[in-house]
Amino acid sequence: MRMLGAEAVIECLKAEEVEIVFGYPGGAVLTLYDALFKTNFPHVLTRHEQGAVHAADGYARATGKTGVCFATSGPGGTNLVTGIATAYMDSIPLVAITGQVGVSLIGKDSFQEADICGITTPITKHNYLVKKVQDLPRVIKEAFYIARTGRPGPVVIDISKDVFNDTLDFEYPDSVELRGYKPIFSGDASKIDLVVTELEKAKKPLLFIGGGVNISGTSEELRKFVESTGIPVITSLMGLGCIPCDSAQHLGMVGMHGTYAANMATMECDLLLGVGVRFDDRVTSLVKNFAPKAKIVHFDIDPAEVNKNVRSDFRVIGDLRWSLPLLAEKASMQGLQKWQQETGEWNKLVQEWKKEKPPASELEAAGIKPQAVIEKVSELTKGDAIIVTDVGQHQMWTAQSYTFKKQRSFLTSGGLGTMGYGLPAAIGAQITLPEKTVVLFTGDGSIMMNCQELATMADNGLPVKIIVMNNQVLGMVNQWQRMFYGKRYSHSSTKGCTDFVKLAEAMGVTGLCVTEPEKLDAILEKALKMEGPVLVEVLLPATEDVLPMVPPGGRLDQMVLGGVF
Ligand SMILES: Cc1ncc(C[n+]2csc(CCOP(=O)(O)OP(=O)(O)O)c2C)c(N)n1
Repeated sequence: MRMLGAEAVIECLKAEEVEIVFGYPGGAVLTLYDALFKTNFPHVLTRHEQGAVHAADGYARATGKTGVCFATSGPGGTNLVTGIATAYMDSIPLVAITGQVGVSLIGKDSFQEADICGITTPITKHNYLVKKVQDLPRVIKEAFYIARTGRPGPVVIDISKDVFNDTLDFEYPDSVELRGYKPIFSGDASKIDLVVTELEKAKKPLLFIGGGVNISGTSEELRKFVESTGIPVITSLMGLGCIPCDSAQHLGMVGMHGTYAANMATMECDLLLGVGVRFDDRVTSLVKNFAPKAKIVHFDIDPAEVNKNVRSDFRVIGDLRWSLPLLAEKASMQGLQKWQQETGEWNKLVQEWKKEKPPASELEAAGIKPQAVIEKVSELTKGDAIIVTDVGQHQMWTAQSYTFKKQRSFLTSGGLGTMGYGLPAAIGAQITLPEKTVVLFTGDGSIMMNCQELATMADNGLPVKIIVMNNQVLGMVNQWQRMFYGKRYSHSSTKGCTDFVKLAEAMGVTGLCVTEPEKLDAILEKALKMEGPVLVEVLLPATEDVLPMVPPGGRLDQMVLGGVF
């Protein structure tokens, strides 16, 4: 059928079963927006392009599907950059479609021109500049294929304004033929036999799970393996939720703000199975001291991850959807139940470490404890909510104190650490999962970075519950200044003049405030029961630290558990 390029884009999205697009219009995409209007294609107008890309990312993390966003040329495209980099660092499938100036104007510093392909090359899995309308169907087909296969990631399609206005005989390709891109699904099964042999020999094995498990949706396969072997488990920030936090084998998050048990187990284990992890420096601290007594096994879909940060002794390259069921099967065939007895001593030891009482800050002031806020929400939602965070102390307290029970239930910017991610990501999750409780924990610094999206939330009637942990400081920065910069609090106070309740109300969101510990539980309960979007501002002392903490460059067993620094 003959149609406009802009109409063809919409047809391609339908063919890819895209449910919704997040975006913001402008000159270069006016014809595209006109096509959206005519087809009534679902679209959410955010208040900033950064909001659109984070919303598409939140949608992708919560559903496992590919998120899609639109932006215009120039500033529209550059406003996507942080969100694209956020998705890239956490391997999130995303297709960003941007408008570009007319073909004859490209490269001439035209009005609203920016070289989006050039700018996004290091932060995308792939990107395209489309100058011919006939290329559109193939390019879009390829872009979705690349975004969601293999190790997922963001793909940018920059489309010249002329292309939207030109016409073509539309036909969507059935398949993709890409030379040089052959995503791996299944790998070498004999490698798994080697891993099982190592497991049989190990006396102190430890399973380390990461974001790859969440992305591939393989928590069920992993759970079977954990149950049949009784192996203790640690997770990265991105791996939270894949194994219920309250299960006996779960020792908690490892790394800079990891639990005592997880960090000690890493130092002592003799075999570490890393599954869908990338050994980030927030996990390993100094690499030479990471898991010093262990042989390391690395399960990953991306061969480029192998030996990037940590040297592994064995590798299983392939999709976890292939390798984990095979591992579980082979392990149970080898009768690893028997091996459970041999590792009994080890399991007893890790359970002792688990009892180590939660650390306390000596600077702890009277007032509401941040951990109490999160624990109450955890209790009220029974681990069944989608939890979203921004970046800072509140993010780490959430990771430590919420009892996650399900995969894809924790949306947070792990790799890039993007303040401002939370509010739009919560929008993306809630819009696709209207029956779910979506709770955003954010800080007084972070919420300000994309607070305009409160309006998007209200306009779309999204019942997200936002909890602003207001300590009136850029808490994580403040903590580092307290610990490592002689308490010289350089520009880390937000001064506390912003009235978050009024800010919420101004944008159509109900605002509540808690200042006294005795009222905390009742107000949280009320907020969670209320219909529509609610923002609860919780006033917290500024001096509460995130503990334990492994000082930068320290060993995992040198974590600071409490006290004054
Ligand atoms: C876009 C961006 N800018 C700066 C930082 C550096 N940074 C990390 S945590 C933090 C403070 C966060 O403060 P707030 O949102 O109030 O949360 P809190 O730590 O108090 O819980 C800053 C500035 C960042 N992560 N992202």
